[in-house]
Amino acid sequence: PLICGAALSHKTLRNGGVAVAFYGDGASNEGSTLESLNLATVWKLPAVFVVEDNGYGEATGASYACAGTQQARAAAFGMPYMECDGSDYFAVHQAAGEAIAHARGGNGPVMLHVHLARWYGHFEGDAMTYRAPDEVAEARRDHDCLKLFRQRVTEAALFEASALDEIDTAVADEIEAAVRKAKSDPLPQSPDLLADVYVRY
Ligand SMILES: Cc1ncc(C[n+]2csc(CCOP(=O)(O)OP(=O)(O)O)c2C)c(N)n1
Ligand SMILES: [Mg+2]
Repeated sequence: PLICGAALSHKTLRNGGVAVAFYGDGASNEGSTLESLNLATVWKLPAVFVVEDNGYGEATGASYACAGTQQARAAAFGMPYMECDGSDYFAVHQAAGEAIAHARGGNGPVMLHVHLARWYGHFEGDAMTYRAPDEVAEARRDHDCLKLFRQRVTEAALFEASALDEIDTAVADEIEAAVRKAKSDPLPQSPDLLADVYVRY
């Protein structure tokens, strides 16, 4: 539902903004998601609904829980539908660009259905007994978007492997530095509880 408010704000202010919501295949069954698809079309909002479809809602396979298709849901609310492979950087870039251009052009909302793998359980410590034992290893081997990106751009000679290695190292260093800082910083105090919760106008 939040996307409708954000998109209505962009539309009212005429600031060219587009609101984008990311939600899972499980969340796509929530009543409020369907209400939002309806409202976004009725109000012709600049909104992109991105369904991150990893095939599981918590521990339940989509085939047990999702009736029909995401495409049929978009069609039911008169909304254009697009889909792409979430492990393909270029496919996502292309589809997202088209979806955003559609919404920004005053044509109303669009649904972008992205197919991707789930790398972990739903929560830390999820034993993932609902998955085949080698499913995650296979996904990491064949559908890792970073591996596929590296393969594509080095084959097309757009990047040297060494340049990508440098980025990997810089990112790892940034993460290490952030963890060190988080561990060495003082603990939050009680007045911090309200930070970023209330906004004064
Ligand atoms: C409004 C609301 N309804 C129900 C839940 C309970 N719930 C937690 S996770 C989940 C399923 C989420 O599935 P999905 O969106 O596919 O995310 P994933 O499990 O793939 O991370 C549900 C129904 C919730 N957190 N909030
Ligand atoms: Mg899911």
